[in-house]
Amino acid sequence: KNQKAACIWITGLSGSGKSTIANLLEHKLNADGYHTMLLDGDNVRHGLCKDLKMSDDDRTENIRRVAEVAKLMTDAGLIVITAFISPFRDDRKIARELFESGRFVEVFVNTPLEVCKERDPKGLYKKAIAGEIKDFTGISSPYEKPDNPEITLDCASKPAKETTEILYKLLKCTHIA
Ligand code: GGZ
Repeated sequence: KNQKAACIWITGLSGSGKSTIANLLEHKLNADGYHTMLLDGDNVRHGLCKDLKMSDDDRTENIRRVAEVAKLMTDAGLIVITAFISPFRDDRKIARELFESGRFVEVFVNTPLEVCKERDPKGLYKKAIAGEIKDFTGISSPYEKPDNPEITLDCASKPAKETTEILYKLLKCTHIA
């Protein structure tokens, strides 16, 4: 398959739909013959970054490591999808700067905090509001929205499958064709 390597950097709040979209996107790409790697908290925070917690500094270091690994993988020709909150603008900028122009695609999953709180699939917001989890994004730790993401997705009013379809088409015609 003639594929252009790229890093598809998905950012958004906890419960915004990042992981769901990342997984659906990877399946679609694979079904179309693209070679991919998905990096998310499940395969990174238990290994490569298991020494890191959720302080500002640890999040910065988490994102730095993820970006460096994503860079190595794109050098090997893969389409890398990352799904991390990555709440800090500067950290996302440092990640972007590792890649050649056009090879880093920032995707903002723009689900409002109120919707994420309402969904609360893992009950984490409830715990954070009760003070049982500290430094929780959106409650007691900031999320800095991207100023200029390549793609913004509306995951609040559309099902994730539809949103992924839109993302896939945009990627295909402008970034990975
Ligand atoms: C935010 C937290 C926290 C705190 C645990 N704040 O929705 P989830 O559960 O499955 O995904 C979230 C994940 C966030 O890890 P990231 O590696 O994406 O964060 S960062 O990019 O900021 O480094 C959430 C869970 O871990 N989680 N504690 N305090 N989310």
